[in-house]
Amino acid sequence: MEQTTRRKISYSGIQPSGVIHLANYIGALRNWVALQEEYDCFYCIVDMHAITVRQDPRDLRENTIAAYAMGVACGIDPVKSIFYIQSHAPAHGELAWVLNCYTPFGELGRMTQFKEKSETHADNINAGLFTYPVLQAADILLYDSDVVPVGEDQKQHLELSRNIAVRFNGIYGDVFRVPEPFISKSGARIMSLADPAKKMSKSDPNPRSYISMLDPRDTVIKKFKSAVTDSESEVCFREGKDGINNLMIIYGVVAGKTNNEIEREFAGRGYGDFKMAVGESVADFLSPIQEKYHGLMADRAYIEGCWKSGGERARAISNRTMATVLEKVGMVRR
Ligand code: AQP
Repeated sequence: MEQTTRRKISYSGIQPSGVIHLANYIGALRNWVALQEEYDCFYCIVDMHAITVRQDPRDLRENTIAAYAMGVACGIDPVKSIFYIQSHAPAHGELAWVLNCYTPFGELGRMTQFKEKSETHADNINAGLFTYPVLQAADILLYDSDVVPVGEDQKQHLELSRNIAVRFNGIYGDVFRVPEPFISKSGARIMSLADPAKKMSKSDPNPRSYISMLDPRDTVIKKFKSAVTDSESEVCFREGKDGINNLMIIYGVVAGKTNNEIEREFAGRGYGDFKMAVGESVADFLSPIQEKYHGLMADRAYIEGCWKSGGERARAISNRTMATVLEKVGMVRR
């Protein structure tokens, strides 16, 4: 009976490791928002993931609050969805420990994010960085999630979460639902504006490489004007034109246009006009989100009420799953 009436569950998280950027929005947040129509949604600011890389405590706290407000400004409904801060639901850490004991070392060693972050943070290759995907599996599995809307870069971690769930279920029966990734066909991998061979990333030391959701209009336009493209002049989506392809994907999302429409619009007009149009469209798109964000940041009592209530709801559900898991593995009931 419960099976037929149950609404499917969408789960995802974002790190407060810096300012949220346009690629986080295009690759993840806009899908989080859209899925609220059909799914019961759990969305989370994953502060415990963020400390796998050294964070200044004051910045981390501010970035966590800013990321939460940005989520609401982008359209996450904190009443309809359970939107919370990861460290407010301690079962995440608890389940991660249990799942660590069911995750082979070799599987974690194959994770490309670990390899990449070990290179960029060579002075701090800690055990948390290595077991990051296990904490991510715990996040997802605690809430009986069906789908996990993420960018392409998280596909490998999702596969690992599925393996962990299947392995655990194989030993203890059907404890966890095995989640599916939800990766949109377009915009799942937005590239750096300074180097279209690299993904746009909030920890990139070059601020010209990404568009922060809070960049002022002039900065947005300037960054697109200086975006690295190629030495041709034709605006068309084609293999080998990584910079232009990236700008076309971004423009397509913010202006709601197909590649064919974009190609027709800029036929014979060159890259200068195109970059200007992308910059202006992105600035127009960001403007109402920024206004909403600043309003939320000025109303601290409201935003704090939202994350506290989200935390309570997340704790109630995750503690129930955790109790089942502890029972299954043989812990004495508290
Ligand atoms: N370049 C991207 N294109 C599309 N989607 C992206 N995402 C991240 N970068 C891109 C998606 O955004 C969601 C939240 O990401 P995150 O902050 O939790 O982790 P991340 O992938 O580590 O993001 P960054 O910006 O690259 O952060 P840093 O620099 O701290 O490592 C995820 O769904 C992700 O797929």
